[in-house]
Amino acid sequence: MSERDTICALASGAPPAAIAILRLSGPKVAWLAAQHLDCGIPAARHATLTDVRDAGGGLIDRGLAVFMPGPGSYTGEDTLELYLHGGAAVIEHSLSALTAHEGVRMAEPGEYTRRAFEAGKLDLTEAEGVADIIEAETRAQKAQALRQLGGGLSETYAGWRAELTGVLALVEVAIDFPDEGDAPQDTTAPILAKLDHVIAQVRAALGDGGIGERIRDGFRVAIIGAPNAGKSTLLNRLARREAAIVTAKAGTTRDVIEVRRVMGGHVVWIADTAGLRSTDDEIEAEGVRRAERAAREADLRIFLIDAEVPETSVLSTDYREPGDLVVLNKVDLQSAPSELNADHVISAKAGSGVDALEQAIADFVGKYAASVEAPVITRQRHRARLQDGLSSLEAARDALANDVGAELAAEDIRMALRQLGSIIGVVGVEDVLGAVFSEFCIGK
Ligand SMILES: Nc1nc2c(ncn2[C@@H]2O[C@H](COP(=O)(O)OP(=O)(O)OP(=O)(O)O)[C@@H](O)[C@H]2O)c(=O)[nH]1
Ligand SMILES: [Mg+2]
Repeated sequence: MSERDTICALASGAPPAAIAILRLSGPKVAWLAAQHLDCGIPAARHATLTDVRDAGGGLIDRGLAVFMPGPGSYTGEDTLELYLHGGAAVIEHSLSALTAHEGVRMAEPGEYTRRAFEAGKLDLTEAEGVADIIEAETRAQKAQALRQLGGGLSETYAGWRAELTGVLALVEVAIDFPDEGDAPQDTTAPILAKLDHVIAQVRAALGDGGIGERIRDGFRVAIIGAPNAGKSTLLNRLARREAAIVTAKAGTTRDVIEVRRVMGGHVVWIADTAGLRSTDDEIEAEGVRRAERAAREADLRIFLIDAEVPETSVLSTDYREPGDLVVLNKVDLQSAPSELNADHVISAKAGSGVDALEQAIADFVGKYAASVEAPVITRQRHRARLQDGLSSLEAARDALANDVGAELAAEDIRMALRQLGSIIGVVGVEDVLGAVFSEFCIGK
């Protein structure tokens, strides 16, 4: 097998910056240090001040070099970090000097962490935690990523796998040594109890209200109402920019328009939608279908009612849920007090009442996020595999309970072990690795 490439990349932010951190990992690292650093191979894990030179001896820059020999490094390979001046020319000169050598190239996105994963330094959920902490914009996202990076999810999944391995061993014993004398319940009852223990935990994790994914990807709020109610005006006010077109003509908005905000410490996607009405216009009708889909998929709906022409039929739609907000708009135009029992009374145009509405949205997401303390699922990928795992466990349970055959149950449990294993990356994950690591930035 040919030697693996040595990779290098800018690990710090875009130039110009005070400092650029270049990161190298792979078999040629020590050799590269000897070639390019006046100090030679730096003492392990010590910062060494040195001149950095190109192949012709030309000075690239002067900075600090830190050598971290494998296997005790992040990637498990020899790694070198160079702290240079963070200018574009320094970065270009050093990276081109390093990659001029055979077997040295620029790193792909996530390649350092992929190597760390392959060296057994991290499992897949921990690697995802690395990507998430870099992307984290809110403290809640950061806390969740840190927990994941610190092995919080790995422990849970590994714990379930250990329990299931125990159950599988019992089932296999029952297959190998069927005790003719015992009634089947005598042997299956304790196995079922152990299996049920895992099933209950997996079910509880799946029934978490999707909070982990929402903290990571954002909560969804949809503004719903009749045409001309002022939905786009409200969206623009919440977005603090002219994100959607506003006109006096009913039926202006056709597509769902989403804006992203941080509210109450969480990422929130606010969707403006087409006004709900029956129409012969094909495009508008599609807009209405999309509006209704957005309403169903949202975590919170704001039903916006025009105070001048209070059209309240939207309040009796089947997607209205208890926590949803009823908001009366255009109160600046309203002459008589409204009969409607609204949660908020606003003027989207003039801005009155909008602060209180924002606070209500923030309170809603804050309460929602706090309803599960440490969600086990933080991505759709985990949810899908866990759902498969639960189906296999339920099939195993049926097979055991109905005495259909311990062999079938054993096969289902093995399947569940593989499904849970693919979440943390201990089995059959070649296909998911590409997808997971491509989300990373280069240099991580
Ligand atoms: N006076 C007053 N006018 C408003 C208010 N909010 C919106 N409008 C006006 O109402 C009209 C419709 O506003 P939009 O925001 O486009 O309404 P919409 O609900 O998005 O309408 P569609 O996209 O057609 O469904 C525009 O002329 C706005 O300027 C308000 O609070 N007060
Ligand atoms: Mg609109």
